Amino acid sequence: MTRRDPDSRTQTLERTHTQRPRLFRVLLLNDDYTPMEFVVMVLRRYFRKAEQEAELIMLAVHHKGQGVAGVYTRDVAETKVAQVMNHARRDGHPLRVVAEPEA
Ligand code: TYC
Repeated sequence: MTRRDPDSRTQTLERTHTQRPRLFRVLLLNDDYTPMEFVVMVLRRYFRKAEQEAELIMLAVHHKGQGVAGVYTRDVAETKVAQVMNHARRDGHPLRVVAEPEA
């Protein structure tokens, strides 16, 4: 839409559509020491996965090295990374979790 301010020689172009926020993948990284049950618990508690899906994601990470726990806006992704890392360290596990922008 174009609006003309009668007192000015400038014109403002207004966009009528809304930008979608950039999304971030939260990745779980494999290691040799974090127990499988802990990773499954993390996927259920922090990423709201059902038991079976949590086990599939955990095994995929175990075999392939990394995997996507979930996709979120930046603040949510960073909060989940911090919560999971805190929980893992509190329980003495070396689990690594990172957020990366989508494509
Ligand atoms: N590799 C670990 C084990 O054998 C299990 C594991 C899975 C650890 C996923 C981290 O993100 C991870 N106990």
